[in-house]
This record gives sequence, C-alpha cells and structure tokens, in this order.
Amino acid sequence: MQPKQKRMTFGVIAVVCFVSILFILTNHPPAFSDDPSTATPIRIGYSDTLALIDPSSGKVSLIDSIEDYAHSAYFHTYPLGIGTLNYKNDFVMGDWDGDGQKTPGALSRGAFYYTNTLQTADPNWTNDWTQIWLGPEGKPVAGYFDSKSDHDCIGVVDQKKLDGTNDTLAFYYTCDFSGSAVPKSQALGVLLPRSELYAGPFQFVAGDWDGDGVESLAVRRGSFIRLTNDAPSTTETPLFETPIDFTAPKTNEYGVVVAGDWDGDGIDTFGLFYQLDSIDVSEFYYRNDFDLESGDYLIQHIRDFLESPFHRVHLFATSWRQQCVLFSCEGFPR
Ligand SMILES: [Ca+2]
Ligand SMILES: [Ca+2]
Ligand SMILES: [Ca+2]
Ligand SMILES: [Ca+2]
Repeated sequence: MQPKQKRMTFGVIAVVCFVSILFILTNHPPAFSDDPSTATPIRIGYSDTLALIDPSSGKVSLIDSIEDYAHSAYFHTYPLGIGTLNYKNDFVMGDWDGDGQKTPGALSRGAFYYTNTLQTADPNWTNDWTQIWLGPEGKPVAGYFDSKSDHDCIGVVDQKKLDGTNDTLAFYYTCDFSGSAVPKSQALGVLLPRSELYAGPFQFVAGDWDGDGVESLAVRRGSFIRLTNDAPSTTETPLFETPIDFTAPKTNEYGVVVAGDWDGDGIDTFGLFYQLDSIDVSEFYYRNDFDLESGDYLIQHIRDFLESPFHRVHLFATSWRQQCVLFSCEGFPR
C-alpha cells in the first residue's frame, strides 16, 4: 500500500470509529442503573441535597446525591421518633448546635421541636427532641442569619390580612435554642401582593444569595421569587430585590421551593420539588444561578425509597448537606 493510500485507509477507519462511538454514546441508555458499582460517584458533603419527610410514617429520607435517579444506597431513611407531634408539622433541616451537621426540626402550633442527632448505628439509638416556643403558626424557615453565631437560626413567617386583597408579612425568629429567649420579630411588609396579580400560596426559604456567608429570606409566589440579601434584623425592614420570574417548570402543580448550594460554589439558588401522584417518581428541578437565559433547569428524578406510596402523602422537602457524620466519607473529595 502506498503511504497516501495508508493515510486514507487510516482516515476512513478513524471516521468510522468516531461515528460508531458517537452513535453508542448518544443511543446508550442513561446510567440509571440500580447497581451501586455503576452509579455516578457522589461527592458527599460537596453540595446541598434534598431531604424528604413523610409525615404519615414519621420517616425522613436524607438523600446524599444530587444525581439524576440516584441509587437507593444514597438514601438514608429512618423514623424521626416524633411520636408526640402530629401530621400537621412542617419540617426543616438546620445546624442547631454548630457542629456543622444539619439535623431535623419541626414546627407545630407555634412550638419548634428540634434534634441534634441523626440516626446512628447504635441499635438502641433513640431520638431526642427539644422544644422551644416560636409563636405564630406557619412554615418554619431555617438559616444562618447571624454572622456572630456558630449555628443556624429558626424562624416562622406570620401572614396577616392587610385588607380584603393583600397580606402583610412578618418574620419571627430566634438564634437562641436555650428555651428562655423571646423570639425577635421583623416586619417584611407586603410582598408579591394579589393587587399586583401575584397569586398562590407564599413559600419562604433562606439562603446565601450573594455569597457573603450570611443567609437571608426569599419568598416564592406562583412563578415569581423575591429575595433579599439583608439578613433578618430587628432594626430595619429588609430590602427585597425586584421579583424574578423563574418560569415554573410545571404549570399543573405548584411544587415546593427549596434553596441550596447545588454546585458547591458558596452561592445558594433555588429548586422546585414536584411530587408526582401517578408514578412513584418525584422530580426536583433546580438551577445554579438566577439567570433564566443561562440554560434549562437541571432535573433530579427521585424514586420512592420512603417505603410509603408517594401519591398518598404530602411530602415535605428541604435541603441539607451530609457532613460525613452518618456515613464514612472515605474516598469522597470534600
Ligand atoms: Ca448540628
Ligand atoms: Ca445555605
Ligand atoms: Ca448573603
Ligand atoms: Ca451554588
């Protein structure tokens, strides 16, 4: 064979190989295998992930992965031991004692119940819940509001009718878990009001939207979110930014807004958890910035590992981050 022919033959083989590999790659089923050996490696502690709570069974499912169809090995499901509470609780995860690990908390009729432990390997393990008084009934919002504190704070949004159309909002919060502190209050004013055609239930979350290390509130209503970078304080009303139209990925379901640092860059962004009622798969849509022009939502499909049918119960969704307390983080980059 002449050198020129050799080069041509080699070229044709290379092109055929490239096209074949491309064909295999693009037609290969996604790696949703239930076999842990082929599951995408998870960087535990690297990013925030979802925690789902099933109030009917009193179980929490801590998910240690943001990957799509994460393997069941990354779900840690256990009973919270909330015998004295009822199904009307709202749940959050927060670091109440400053050890770096977020653990569950629940608001029930103005009282906040929290625990500083996750389930341990000890067969005699029991959960320990402490109760503090917060005041209003509503949705709990946990966040790192005080840069001088070594732990998260807990608050609740109080919603009162201002007139026939609009509501006025106030935030009651405390960073003191001793049980003797009187919760502080901050007026939030009128946000995303019905008179300006915003509709749907208010959903509050806290996050560090600007990466200054302190978390502050955001409110979602319908397809809009308004956030503030002013941490809760008793001295001034927080300045909320212009509403962001986040174009809700689903219009037939309202979903639950969740805040977290999904890519580990130190900035919290939003996600929307949708609990599907026909099949046992829920969907978590999330973004790593606030710019809708930057691309589509990322999606994590979540199979039912809570040991109760998803379509029968309303799950609570919140974010947390594994800090290698529960599982060994050996081999996982931090
Ligand atoms: Ca903790
Ligand atoms: Ca955060
Ligand atoms: Ca901040
Ligand atoms: Ca982030």
